[in-house]
Amino acid sequence: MRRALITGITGQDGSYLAELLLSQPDYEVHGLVRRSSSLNRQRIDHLAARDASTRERFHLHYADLADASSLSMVMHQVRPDEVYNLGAQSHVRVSFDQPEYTVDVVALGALRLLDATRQLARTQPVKFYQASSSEMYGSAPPPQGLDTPFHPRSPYACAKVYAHWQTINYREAYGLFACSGILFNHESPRRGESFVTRKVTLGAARIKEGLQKKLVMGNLDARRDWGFAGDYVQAMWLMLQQDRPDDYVVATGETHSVRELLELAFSSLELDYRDFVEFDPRYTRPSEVEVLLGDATKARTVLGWKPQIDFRGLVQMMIESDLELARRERFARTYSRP
Ligand code: NAP
Ligand code: G4F
Repeated sequence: MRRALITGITGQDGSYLAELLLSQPDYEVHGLVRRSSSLNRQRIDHLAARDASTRERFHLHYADLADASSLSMVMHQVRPDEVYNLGAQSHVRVSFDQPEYTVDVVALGALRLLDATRQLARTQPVKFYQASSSEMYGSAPPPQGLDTPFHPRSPYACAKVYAHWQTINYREAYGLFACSGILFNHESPRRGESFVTRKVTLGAARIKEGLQKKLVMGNLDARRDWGFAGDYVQAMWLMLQQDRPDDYVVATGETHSVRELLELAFSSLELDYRDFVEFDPRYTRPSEVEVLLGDATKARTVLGWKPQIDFRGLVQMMIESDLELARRERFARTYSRP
């Protein structure tokens, strides 16, 4: 059995990665979860409820990236062969409101986990994956690739740059098998509801079903290189299966504006977004990342990775899923009335 430890397993990527690893019979998956006053395991509940063989290979442990001793304890108990650091306060806008907390979890959290991994590496081979972000490029002109200098534009992005360089330094200083995957935006029906793609697809679906009247948005001119999260976790796994640790950019190589996203999502429901969308500066950022467009040549040539789902397919998948959710919500509302 190969043992994988995933931080951020309750998040979008953690859930797809856990699914990918558990689909291979020789993986045991250990996820790190935080204590919360109400359970937030909707994205992984289906894994715990699967057949007995999957259940036996799926384990959760309480720990927190802000708590080094909890990380060491889990590392010691699990003794993983692969560590995937996906845990983060991952919302860029929120990082302006909570900069210190974001930096603690994203930057120092990565350092704490790297160091716990280094301790383990003294006694057994262990590989480390760091979830780096295209936000690190910030205002660097597109296309952004491995040779593009970083120019981070938020507390979150600054923290990710720190974690990226610590990952490289642990590789160079201690010979740790540590990889940094610089992933451009990736989305899915499991995307958190406050990120722009999900906000749009859920908002459009709820408007279609008569559950909401308008959608209040920020900067519609920002452009992102959006891919499907299910494709992107494949790239994470592939990085740790190589003979040598290295860094990679993972992206589709296409960029679209938030406005294009709105047009596509609303028109697929036969709606015109201009009838429903309003602007509120609350949803803008003190410093914005205007254009992201990734160059994933190395991931394609070395890892043999390529995205299976394009922008149009992604939006369609998310719209279908959110329409189903909105219909259920409308049905529940209709039949729960006295
Ligand atoms: P997400 O859905 O926001 O999930 C974040 C995960 O981190 C959740 O499981 C969350 O747990 C956990 N977490 C938050 N604070 C923590 C803490 N103090 N200790 C331990 N765990 C903590 O994010 P995602 O979209 O899956 O992204 C995964 C990783 O990739 C993140 O590091 C993100 O920054 C990075 N990334 C994402 C993208 C993207 O487009 N999705 C692109 C590049 C990089 P709770 O459920 O308890 O909150
Ligand atoms: O969906 P977003 O919040 O994603 P953002 O800021 O690009 O960050 C995501 O991708 C990063 C990779 O590049 C990850 F590292 C990070 O963890 C996260 O997953 O916003 C996308 C764009 C921004 O330019 C934002 O200003 O959409 C614009 N936008 C316009 N109106 C909005 C809204 N964003 C949000 N969240 N909400 C709006 O109403």
